[in-house]
Amino acid sequence: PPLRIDVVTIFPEYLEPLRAALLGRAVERGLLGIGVHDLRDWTHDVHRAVDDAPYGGGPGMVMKPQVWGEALDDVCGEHTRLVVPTPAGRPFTQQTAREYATERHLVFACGRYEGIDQRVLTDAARRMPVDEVSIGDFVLVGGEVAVLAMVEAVARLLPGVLGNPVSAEQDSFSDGLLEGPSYTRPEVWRDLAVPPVLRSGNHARIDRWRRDESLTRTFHRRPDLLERLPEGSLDKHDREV
Ligand code: 6GU
Repeated sequence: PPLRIDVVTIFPEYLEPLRAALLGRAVERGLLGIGVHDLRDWTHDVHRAVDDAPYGGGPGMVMKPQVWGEALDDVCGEHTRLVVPTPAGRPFTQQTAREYATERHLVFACGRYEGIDQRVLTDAARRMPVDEVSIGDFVLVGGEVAVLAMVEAVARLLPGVLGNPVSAEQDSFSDGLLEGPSYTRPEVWRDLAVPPVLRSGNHARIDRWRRDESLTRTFHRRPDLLERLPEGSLDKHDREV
């Protein structure tokens, strides 16, 4: 397949949704390869220990470098980009998803506890690109749920994964604005009517209305996005909305 994804985790059952629905179908159709690996397969001791107390003290446990080192030696290859989910990472965005969709091999290394001994990442970076990434400003217990989100964001950009190829990049963020509201039948539901412009058949007016809805929604919910639009992305009418 054009893209292979491997995930190393102490909770492989958390990644089972990767075999379901849209992603499962993409795997069956050969558009994507997915492997999930139990980190404890690389332990040597009877307790299958993957963590230890942090140097310098403090709460929590740190994942041991020897186990991770051997796991990544086996799972990573010539063409690997290593991705480490952590709330201390750089933000994962739609731009990151687009970049990952052009890679040949992604390996996600899921840390639990207080994270992975930093030397594991320093060592891996001697051989491959390594990204520490966060999916938002909140704290999860481990990287597994973040991997589910990132893999879905990447997979839907791969050729053939979505039914309708125009829809993938015509969403929120493709033009830097939030998508506005959508409606389907019936025309009136619980005394709420569909905005009449959408039933007008005037496609110039419909496009203009959708653009205005995107702009006002973005202004109220995500003013930070408007600040970061590329120069020249708003026309005269947009600026009046
Ligand atoms: Cl990528 N991992 C964890 N553990 N927590 C997070 C996160 C990632 N992104 C936001 N919170």
